[in-house]
Amino acid sequence: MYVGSTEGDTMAKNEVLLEVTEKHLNTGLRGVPVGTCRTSFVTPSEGVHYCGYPITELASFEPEDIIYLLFNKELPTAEQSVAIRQDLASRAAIPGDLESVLKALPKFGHPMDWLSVGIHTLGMLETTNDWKEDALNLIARMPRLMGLIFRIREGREENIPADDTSLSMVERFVRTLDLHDSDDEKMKQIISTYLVLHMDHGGGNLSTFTGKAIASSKATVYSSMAGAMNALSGPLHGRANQSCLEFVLKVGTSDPVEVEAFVRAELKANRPIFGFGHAVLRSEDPRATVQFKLGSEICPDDENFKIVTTLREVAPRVLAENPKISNPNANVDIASGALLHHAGLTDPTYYTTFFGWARVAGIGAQIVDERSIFRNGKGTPIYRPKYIAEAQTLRHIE
Ligand code: AMX
Repeated sequence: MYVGSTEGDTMAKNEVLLEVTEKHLNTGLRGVPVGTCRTSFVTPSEGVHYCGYPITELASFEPEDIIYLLFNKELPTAEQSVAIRQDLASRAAIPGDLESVLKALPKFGHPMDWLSVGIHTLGMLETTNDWKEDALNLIARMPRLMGLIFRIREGREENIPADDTSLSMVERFVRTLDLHDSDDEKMKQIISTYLVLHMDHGGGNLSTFTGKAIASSKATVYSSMAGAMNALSGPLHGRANQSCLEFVLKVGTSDPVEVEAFVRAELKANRPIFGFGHAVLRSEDPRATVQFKLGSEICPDDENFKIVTTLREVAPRVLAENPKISNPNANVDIASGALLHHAGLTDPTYYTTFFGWARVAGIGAQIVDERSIFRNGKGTPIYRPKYIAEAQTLRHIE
């Protein structure tokens, strides 16, 4: 099976379609403009920008500050930064028994399915029906939900530390997770950077689009976000980051000659080189560059990090031999798995949940914009694109 991923907001070759003709039907809405986005956009050279800032300028901010940016469209001042932390802390306590629901789930279920059920459960425990309130409440409750998913799914259900809402979002996750043999400081740094880099990616990637489409029926933020997470769970979308580390583990060597032979053999077998290529970007994804820099600072000798570093040197040269490949360079997923693995999160099946956790912020902010800002506050109408009946469906109609 071919497993790729694309987060492109525009057509593969970055065209914006101005006239829809028959040949554009059944192409997954590629390039068809459907709306505007106030939180982010993607350019071929600088990648994603949040509210006008290229991602490289934001990478070292705390996740809470970027949440403020996505909701308020400006970076917080020092006072506003303190205030958003306090606001999120005041919303963080989970208003009911989430743990019993998670304990009833099948342990063999995929963590993304647990995440979706967890978000739905949070909505059943409390929904205010105010778009922004619900989006911020959900964001504030995600670290605890994430920690509980790990603890309960892995059978570590006893002695789960109580939540401490005075801590930062990442600290709350690390506290709930409570991995005894990990370096918590490194883990916090890796997860903070991961969250900031993955919070938003334009308006038309499948999970964001799905979340906004569901919300357009005035379903709740929680139902919309659970649907968005289901979209993200697919191997062609968010699950590519799981596949990337699985690929790196399969490479198994950082020797450049052996890595090159491996890459060529994979291509010959018609299998993708994970962590390379992009629908929109035409250079190395700056989010990959940020993660390579972080890795070279905190874990240069980690075996998996050495493999991805060699892949970064070797694969673009080999992929560039195929003129069909628009971008042979590293994408966002190349190094994130190696970093999470180094932090002690060694099971790649969980990686898409971090992607989902991050995206709750961007999708939440975009839902709030579509529901309460657009059309002078009336919100966009319920989504209803046009489908054209095929000839055989019309055969009984005169
Ligand atoms: N390995 C092998 N073949 C690749 C390739 C790669 N890394 N990148 C592109 N190609 C192939 C495509 O499959 C396509 O082949 P086809 O004409 O036979 O269908 C051809 O090159 C042209 O593709 P493209 O226009 O350069 O890219 P795209 O928009 O069709 O696909 C993507 C983009 C990400 C799906 C693709 O580069 C890919 O499959 N990469 C490997 C998987 C991966 O790393 N996924 C994570 C992406 C990050 C993200 O978006 N979240």
